[in-house]
Amino acid sequence: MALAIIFIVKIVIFFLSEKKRNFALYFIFKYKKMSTKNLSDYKAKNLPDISTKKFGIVVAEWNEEITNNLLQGTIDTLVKHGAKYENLVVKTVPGSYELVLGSTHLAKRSKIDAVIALGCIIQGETRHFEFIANAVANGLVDVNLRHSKPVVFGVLTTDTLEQAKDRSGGKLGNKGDEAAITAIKMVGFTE
Ligand code: RBF
Repeated sequence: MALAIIFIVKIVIFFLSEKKRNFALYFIFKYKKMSTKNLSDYKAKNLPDISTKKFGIVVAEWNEEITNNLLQGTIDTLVKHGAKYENLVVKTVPGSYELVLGSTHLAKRSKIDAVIALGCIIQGETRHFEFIANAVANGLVDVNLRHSKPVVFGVLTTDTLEQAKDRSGGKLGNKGDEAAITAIKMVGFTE
């Protein structure tokens, strides 16, 4: 079916004038690019050896269907690049606001080399979005500096649930993958 449609579109484009053809191709190309660009593409060259490194992961339960996918992406990417399952400590907190305290508890543990905070804050009708997003972003910076340890901001802040789905294993990639790579690179930074 899909092949038949592509075939018909090709024939129609062939019979268009050059100007119209270029116009059509421009839009097809633009749409293809828009719909397939993976926002979580990352450079995985020269990553440090993380086979003995311990990672703490804190996940918010709010918007669970999204944060579970972020967690999956984070774990898959850490393991893909050499982390051991037994060296991953996963903890949940009720909402993104609690990620700061949850991350603090994990960052305090001397055996944990990096912490990854995962959450999803979706814009609603009230101003909670701004307050929570700002509190988490600023709070996590504080934890980074206080414990002199990487604490990665893996929190989606989107206008809609659809945008969050696209970025948590949907058509725009998985921000959990990106959070994992950031943690790996920052662990290597201090060596
Ligand atoms: N937590 C999230 O992780 N994502 C949200 O989108 C979110 N929306 C909230 C909206 C309102 C109005 C409130 C009161 C809380 C929301 N929370 C959300 C929960 C918040 O992070 C925290 O768990 C609670 O405020 C308790 O401290």
